[in-house]
Amino acid sequence: MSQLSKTTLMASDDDFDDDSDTGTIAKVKPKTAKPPLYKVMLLNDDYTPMEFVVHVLERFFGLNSTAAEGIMLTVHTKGLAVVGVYAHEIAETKVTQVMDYAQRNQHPLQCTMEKE
Ligand code: TYC
Repeated sequence: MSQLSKTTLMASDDDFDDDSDTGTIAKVKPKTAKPPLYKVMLLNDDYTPMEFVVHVLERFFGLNSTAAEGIMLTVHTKGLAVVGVYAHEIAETKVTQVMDYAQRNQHPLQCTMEKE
């Protein structure tokens, strides 16, 4: 294993490791990697009532009525909108909750997720 690889594995929180023998300074990747984020999106359709979409946005995404109405209208006019950005498991839970709730209420509303 090269000295640089060992240095990388053994790095502390510092961004730089100073090798005083050689006078070189190697940049070291921080070991606390951020988890990937996922956009959760609502898709437009011709049948789901506007009030139902507003209710979904309030209930599952914690939006107030003004923000929920605005996002609902964005989906209605543009075809889709991002309604939140989450870590993978949370995004999956939101999608499942919305899809189940729409199905239980017999609306064709679609909710999807995609890596940011
Ligand atoms: N287009 C729907 C209607 O006119 C409203 C709607 C908005 C549906 C957003 C889905 O994600 C949606 N009733």
